[in-house]
Amino acid sequence: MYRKILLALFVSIFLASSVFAKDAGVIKVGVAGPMTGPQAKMGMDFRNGVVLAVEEWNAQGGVLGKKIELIIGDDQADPKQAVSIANKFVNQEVSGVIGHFNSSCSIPASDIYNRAGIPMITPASTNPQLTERGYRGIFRVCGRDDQQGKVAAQFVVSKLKIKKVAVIHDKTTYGQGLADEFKKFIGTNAQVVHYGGIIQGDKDFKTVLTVIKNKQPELIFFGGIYPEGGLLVKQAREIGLKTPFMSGDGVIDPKFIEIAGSGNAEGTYLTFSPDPKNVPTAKSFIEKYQKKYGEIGPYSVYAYDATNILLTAMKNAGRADSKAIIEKLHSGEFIGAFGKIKFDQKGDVTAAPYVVWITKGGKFVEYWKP
Ligand code: ABU
Repeated sequence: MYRKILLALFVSIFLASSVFAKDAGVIKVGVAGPMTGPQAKMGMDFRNGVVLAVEEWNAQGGVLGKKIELIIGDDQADPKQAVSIANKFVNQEVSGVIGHFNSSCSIPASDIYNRAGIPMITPASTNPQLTERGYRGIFRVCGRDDQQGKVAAQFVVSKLKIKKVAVIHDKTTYGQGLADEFKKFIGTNAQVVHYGGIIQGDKDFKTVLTVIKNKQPELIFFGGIYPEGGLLVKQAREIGLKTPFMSGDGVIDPKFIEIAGSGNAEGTYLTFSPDPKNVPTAKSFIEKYQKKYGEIGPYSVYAYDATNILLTAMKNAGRADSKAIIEKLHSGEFIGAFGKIKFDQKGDVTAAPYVVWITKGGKFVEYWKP
């Protein structure tokens, strides 16, 4: 009898202490992207957006009465590292993840988060496949490459009236995916005189550029990120290839202009969302960001919005329970610095307006909208 009472007492003390331990803790949120390596500029831009949001929440007392602890994961744009970080986040019991940056990282990492039931919101991964696998807890606040590839093709066909294009990509999920979407939407409106890949990390593209030069395209479309994008433009101009150059959101970073050389980058096109500096609701975020970190990066606002959305869903759920947060993410309408954000059944945003930008006077400026 005494043994039974003692056991019951022990069990209730154990349960009470474990509940207390959970309640007394913090809410952990993971942010992952390339924080070091050639794409670190993009990773740090969005890390800074997440930090700003978390600091604001913590200054107001956190969420659900607990402080938010941000865990930063550096995937170095490497899918293997991304998977390793995803497993660490799961072991650390994060309540949600903001990231990753690269589609080639977000897609395998999302397998892990999905299995663990942890919500993930990427600010930047645009490959359609991310949200096409029926994972209920995987979201993105940016658009998709089937949307931006279509706008790029419309611009080339209807505005530039180009009839011969060369299409190159960096063989990554994002780069090749975007190049393929562009090619698909070009259809029979223009002749694709060259289609092929380069290797991410390579530094000399003059051989492939010479092959392209001999095929005399009227435009080169590149699916990839700014380190290779910048070098392609620089080296194309060095071999006398003056053909207009177009790319996607992976190159919209001052580093692209720096690598290409300001004069060489002049007149190059890319697709991205409209300039947040023209969005009145983004003004306050931009001011705060500039004060702390300097110029905003292309995905800083997206990262800030993604974090606020995750934490608002958590607050609305009333508990840091992943299932409840995911349902709130699906059912809610969120007001971000970029305006209203709502997710569809797949976890994509219901509106993603892409526009064409041009490099002018060493800066990116909005140029054309469909
Ligand atoms: N969307 C720009 C680059 C990130 C990615 O989707 O891989």
